[in-house]
Amino acid sequence: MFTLQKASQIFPETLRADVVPAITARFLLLSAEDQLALIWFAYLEMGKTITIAAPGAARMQFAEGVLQQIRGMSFPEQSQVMCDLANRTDSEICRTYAQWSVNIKLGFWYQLGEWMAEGIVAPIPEGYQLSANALAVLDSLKAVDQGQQITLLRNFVEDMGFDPAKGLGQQVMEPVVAPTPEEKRTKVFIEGVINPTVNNYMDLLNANDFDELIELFLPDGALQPPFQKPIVGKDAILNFFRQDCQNLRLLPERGYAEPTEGNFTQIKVTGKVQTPWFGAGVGMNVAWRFLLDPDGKIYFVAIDLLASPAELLKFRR
Ligand code: 45D
Repeated sequence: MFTLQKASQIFPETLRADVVPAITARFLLLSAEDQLALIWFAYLEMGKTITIAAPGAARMQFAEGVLQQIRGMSFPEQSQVMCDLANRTDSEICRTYAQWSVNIKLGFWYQLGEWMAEGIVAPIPEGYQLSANALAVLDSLKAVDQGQQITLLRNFVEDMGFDPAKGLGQQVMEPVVAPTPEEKRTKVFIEGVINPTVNNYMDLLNANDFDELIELFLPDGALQPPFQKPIVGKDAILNFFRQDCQNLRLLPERGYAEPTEGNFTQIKVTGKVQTPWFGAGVGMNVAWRFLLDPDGKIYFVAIDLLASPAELLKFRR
């Protein structure tokens, strides 16, 4: 029978973008000053080709207090706060930051970035020289595709701050949006796969209909986001959908299904995913690896960020 461990190994030919955890590990070894400057340079570089969507008002209401506090500080104090965040110092702002969902963290930095550009918040010092290691990390970051670059930036931001509960505490998140009304929903077409569970998964996630979506899973089902451990059980998965998956756009392209042990079915689908932060500007190449039980319920699904576009076409061993 399948265990989670075994399920996570279906379609072993799928090549993930392992450069992402590799570059993240090198980034984390840099000094706080180097980390902040590197993100700034990467951000300026990326801003030449893609634009970030301004975060909605709802997203920012939770960060507003801290943002105003920082706005009122002197330049040295502002620089200190940013270094504290990168250093994971135990301070009040760092503790507050750690409780925010990743979208609120991104919105916070987006605002600081705007204020840095406007001269309201301390900029990275003119002529700041990155260390040799930091330069090498920046070069590696510039060499990967845009989907991998934005994943790296998101990782950097997610890890900052000070979290005494190590992720187990209560998270502050944006309000949950209403699901898209029936008449406005769209349906995906996946070449090579006709499976109601997989199609419903894509369509319900695209419609932000998390309450229906979760019913596709077995009670002990699991979902494994890119570069993370599986999230196990319907409550935890539903919580993740509400917190991290609003307004995503899933654009599956093609797939391949085959029966496997115990009348289970394994299905691999590849395609693109867009985040509301960049809209159609950035399409991340991903694979979904589904394992369905004999009743078509999801026992396991992994979402992988692919190493290269060539992976979009790879299905058979
Ligand atoms: O430090 O099927 C400054 C799941 C300098 C769900 C800055 C999924 C200083 C199931 C520039 C100010 C979710 C798993 C910082 C599918 C400084 C499912 C600011 C996949 C930090 C398909 C930097 C979804 C800034 C996926 C503002 C793959 C950086 C979603 C902003 C992926 C960076 C979403 C932003 C990603 C990054 C979003 C906005 C990778 C956003 C990334």
